[in-house]
Amino acid sequence: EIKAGQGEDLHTLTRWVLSQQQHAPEATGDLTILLTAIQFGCKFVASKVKQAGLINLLGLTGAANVQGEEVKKLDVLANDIFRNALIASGKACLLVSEEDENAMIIQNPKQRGKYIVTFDPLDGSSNIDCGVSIGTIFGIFKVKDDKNPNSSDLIRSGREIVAAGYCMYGSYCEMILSLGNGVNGFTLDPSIGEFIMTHPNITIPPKGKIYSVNEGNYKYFDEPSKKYVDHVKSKYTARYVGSMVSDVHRTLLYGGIFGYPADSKSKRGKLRILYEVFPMAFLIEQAGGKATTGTKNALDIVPEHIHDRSGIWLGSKDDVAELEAFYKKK
Ligand code: AHM
Ligand code: MG
Repeated sequence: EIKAGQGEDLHTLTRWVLSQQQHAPEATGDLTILLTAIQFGCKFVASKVKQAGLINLLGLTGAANVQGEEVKKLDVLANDIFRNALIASGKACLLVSEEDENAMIIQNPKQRGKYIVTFDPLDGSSNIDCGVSIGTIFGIFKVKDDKNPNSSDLIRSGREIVAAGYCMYGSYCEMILSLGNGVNGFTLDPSIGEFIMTHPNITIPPKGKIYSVNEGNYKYFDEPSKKYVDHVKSKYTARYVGSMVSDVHRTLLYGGIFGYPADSKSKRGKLRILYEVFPMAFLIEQAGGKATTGTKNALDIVPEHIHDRSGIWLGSKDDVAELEAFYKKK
């Protein structure tokens, strides 16, 4: 028996975004359209990730498939799909992708909207070839002057994000999204091709039992990070996928702490501010957690260049506060 409100009254992602817009008198529907483009990109990638092992999409840039066509590597393909869908939406003016060296300014005024989208089309690509979960991460800002979008629009802090999310391609495909009033999770139902709300109002536990860091880098860590890791391993269990979306997703649902600190090898950290650190920090804060570089709230960073990196620790608020205390002691 299907109960109304569930089987016959499904809350799709688009329906949910529309309902949020209906409460905002100034809303134009542009964000709904932009998010539809992002959803399309995620569905496309989800389907390709599933087929990847079969049709040799894996790691084969430049190689030919059975039809003799060139096969694109999955991260290159994902980038093309997101870029084209975002341009076609007519709601974006500036795109920043991990895959592209330069920011892309949409020149045609007819195709140009007021949003800036920063994205990592396929994060965790070192995991693609062994079937481990990977993801897409995105952040959305509003342009300052839609007649003149330019790169200076990107030199701003994470406090100015209007929406952010990620999509995880794992044992199931889930989109986690925040428009700045909490965090919700939508699982892709492949039989109907829609993201359905499955995790409303996600809040991260205030304290967890898991720490997640690449301890192979321990020898390069600074003293506070080393001391914190020594401390936390005496009481917590370790989990580290090496795929940010998976490590953050687990942290969001189960609590605990994830970190990729700046160290003596990667002096500014590894993860990129505009499309890895900011969206994840925004989501974690929206879920009641905390995100820090160790000494500074992660959303208060201001990048100088579009691909700038930063150290990051994020997760349950008590766990992140404990980490910060090690930096204050220094
Ligand atoms: P990528 O953008 O080149 O895929 O790198 C980012 C990934 C993150 O998903 C993950 O958190 C981190 O790199 C893992 O790095 P490492 O292998 O050094 O532990
Ligand atoms: Mg990445």
